[in-house]
Amino acid sequence: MDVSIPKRTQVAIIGAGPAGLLLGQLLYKAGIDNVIIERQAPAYVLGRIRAGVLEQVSVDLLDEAGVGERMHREGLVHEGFEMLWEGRRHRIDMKQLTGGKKVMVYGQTELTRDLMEARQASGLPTIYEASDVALHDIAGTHPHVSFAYQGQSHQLACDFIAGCDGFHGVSRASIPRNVIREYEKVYPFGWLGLLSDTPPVSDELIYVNSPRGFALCSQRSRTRSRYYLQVPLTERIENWSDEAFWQELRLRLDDEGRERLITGPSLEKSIAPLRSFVSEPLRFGSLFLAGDAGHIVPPTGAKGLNLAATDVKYLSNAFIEYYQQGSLEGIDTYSERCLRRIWKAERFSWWFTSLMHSFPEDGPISSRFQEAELEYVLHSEAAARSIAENYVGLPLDFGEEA
Ligand code: RFL
Ligand code: PHB
Repeated sequence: MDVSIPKRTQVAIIGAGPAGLLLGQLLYKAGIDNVIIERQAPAYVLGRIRAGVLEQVSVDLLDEAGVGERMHREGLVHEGFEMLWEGRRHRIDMKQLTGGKKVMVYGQTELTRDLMEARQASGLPTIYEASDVALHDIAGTHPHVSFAYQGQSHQLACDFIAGCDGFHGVSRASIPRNVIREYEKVYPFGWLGLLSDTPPVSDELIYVNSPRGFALCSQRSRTRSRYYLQVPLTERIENWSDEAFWQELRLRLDDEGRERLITGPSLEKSIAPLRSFVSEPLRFGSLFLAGDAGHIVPPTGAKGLNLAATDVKYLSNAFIEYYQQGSLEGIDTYSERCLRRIWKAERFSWWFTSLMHSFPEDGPISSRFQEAELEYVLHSEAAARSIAENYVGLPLDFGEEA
């Protein structure tokens, strides 16, 4: 694809994942010029099978960005999910427990496709397959980005850089070590995921704590399923035939699940490690980190993409306030506001991960603690309400003074 590469823009966005594309679209709608620089090709970005659950806050934001039409047509609204433990299912009735809140099941792949189409329609440049991306002069007010594209070197001057380049990107790595603090927890297991064109085993998601480890029954549509299994970090994807996957999933389900499970060939299979990670602050000079570039949650709480969306909401508002009113307020409070929300989602994701996975290396007392906690959580309405409230997503202004 031929793109003409400008020499200057208002906001340079690094990364064309959901965070970068959504930010680009919100800024475009507000008349703010931006250029997206992405290391991979579009097909590669679309080939990564990841999130599936959107909070209402994210749904609203996609509507605001003008990209929600297909999501409302094809996405599935879920009012509850199930937790399976000791052969019994317990439903978390999100709608009833939260005064009417729900979530939307719509794949990250589809969302990214919608955002890519909107980007193309906007006519703003997206430079895919850019290499050697580097950030310069980010401490001051005249930063620029250098990169290579089709064998040529380029420089893009800008007012601000949005680092939306994920956990392994260049943006966070460009911040001097002495001004950044990183918090990290790596879990001793990963998730083996399988996508298949088979009807989901149940209408709602099922989070399973079984003696053989965690499993999750998720979905993308009424004919496409997404399943996950907790596996040791040493596990290799080559060792998992489709049949082996289905067999292990059956062993972690209840009788009803085993009976209803429809299996078929996998469309995709991959292993993802689990990690909790936060980098503070999310701003250094004219560089702002958003999404996985600044924080990672284990996927158990379905929070990663939703946090990326709320970061982008705060960041786009901050840039809009700056360009339209000359105000630095949003820019100066960006990191603090995001981190307040991020830590609550980090806490919930860590807690829900701890509740639902096996941790044999922690010894017998921790499994007894876990059993006691599950017994409490699954029989207390107060605990169920707390799970529901966090799962649907806390309000954007949660904890802010009135
Ligand atoms: P992404 O999606 O990683 O996109 C970053 C983009 O930046 C590009 N890039 C670079 N570009 C230029 N120069 C460089 N040097 C670059 N380095 C990298 C990359 O190629 C890429 O295109 O980050 P973003 O946009 O912040 O989006 C975050 C989400 O992708 C992530 O949080 C979620 O997928 C997490 N997640 C889930 N989140 C949810 O909200 N709900 C879920 O149900 C959910 N399920 C999941 C998940 C993540 C999973 N994995 C694989 C970790 C399930 C799984 C299994
Ligand atoms: C997914 O469908 O990929 C999915 C759903 C819920 C989660 C994590 C992943 O908590």
